[in-house]
Amino acid sequence: MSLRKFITNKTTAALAVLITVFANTSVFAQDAAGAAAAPKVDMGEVYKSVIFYILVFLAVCLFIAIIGKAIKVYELSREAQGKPVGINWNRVHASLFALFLVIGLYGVYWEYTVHGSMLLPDAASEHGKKIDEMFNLTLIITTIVFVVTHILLFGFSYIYKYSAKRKAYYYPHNNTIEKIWTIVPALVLTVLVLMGFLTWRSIFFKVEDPNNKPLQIEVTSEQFKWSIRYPGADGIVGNKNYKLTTATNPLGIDFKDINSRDDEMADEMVLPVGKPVKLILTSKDVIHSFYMPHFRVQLNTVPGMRTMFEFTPTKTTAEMQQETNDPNFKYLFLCAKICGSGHYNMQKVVRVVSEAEYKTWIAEQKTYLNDDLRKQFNLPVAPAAVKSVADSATKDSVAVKTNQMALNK
Ligand SMILES: [Cu+2]
Repeated sequence: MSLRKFITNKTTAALAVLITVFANTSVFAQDAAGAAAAPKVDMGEVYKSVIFYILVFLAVCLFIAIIGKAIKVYELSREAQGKPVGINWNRVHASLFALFLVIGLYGVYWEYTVHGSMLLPDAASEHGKKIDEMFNLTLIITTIVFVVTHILLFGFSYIYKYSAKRKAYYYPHNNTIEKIWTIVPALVLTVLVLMGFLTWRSIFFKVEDPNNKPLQIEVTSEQFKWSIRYPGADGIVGNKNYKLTTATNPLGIDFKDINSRDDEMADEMVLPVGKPVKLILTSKDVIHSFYMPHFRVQLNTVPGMRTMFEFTPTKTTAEMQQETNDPNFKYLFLCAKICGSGHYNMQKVVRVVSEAEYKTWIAEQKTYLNDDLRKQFNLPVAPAAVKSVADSATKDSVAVKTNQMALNK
């Protein structure tokens, strides 16, 4: 039995399988049509379209198989008549390579022009511009390399296709080329990695400027919500200890630490524009990821650990609404780590406002410390209005009191 006969048998068998599958699915479809009167089982749009595309795929396979068979018959008949074989497959393949290059590169151009604008929106923080610059630089370098290597790859396949007149040149090794394609990428990657490292350091290991101290805000993640703690008049968020967690003290704040006593809770994150913010991140249960896309910051929140970074918002929410032409625009922070079933819901609004607006808002926030917690921590229960709404005088008295406590300690 010759090889050709074996191949023909195999092809016939494959065709038979395809036809059987196709026929069966058609019968199945007819059955379904016949049973229309019976209670209908809704397969759902997605499922229906999956079956549709499988059928289309099989039909295309069948079509290609038939064309292939027809060409084979044509070639065999020419061979039997003693004529030269008709189709030069080397040329066909080489032309398909060239076509693939042109269509593929057009596809790249189309992606950049049509979907390019769907990348991240304009950065709204100081270091965000640096991150975007690095992103763009990497994109430019990799695009150039991508285009050049693909032109060489497919271009060579086309130009050096088989030719009976030409003998292949044996060229196994060249040290100069080896050196070039090792050293050049190594240098480029070193520069990119160093730039990334230095930018990273400037965000996460920033030395505080004593004349422009950052606003401290603590964010605690848990399945599935965020809690925000502002530091109060002293500007310092106090200690926490998970052992102190109770129903009345869900964050486990240690109120023995005087820095904790004026800490305030907030339902949204409000930030004054142009002022550095230091975010302190903690987690109550699993690892979550704190992500602010517009400010180009993202860091894991880890149980048992404080992670932190500093950034400066540069555009207020109102400015961003104008810029994006979207009156409903809102900054968000969200969880960027699949942390469980309610993960999708872990997001909160961030409002960037003027310094004056921020002062008005912060004065309206309640302190965590209430009478219940005072009893729990054996602290003297304060007079009724320790902190009334928007009362700056009271705020000062709290600050004075805090200082006195610090002195007494
Ligand atoms: Cu989460």
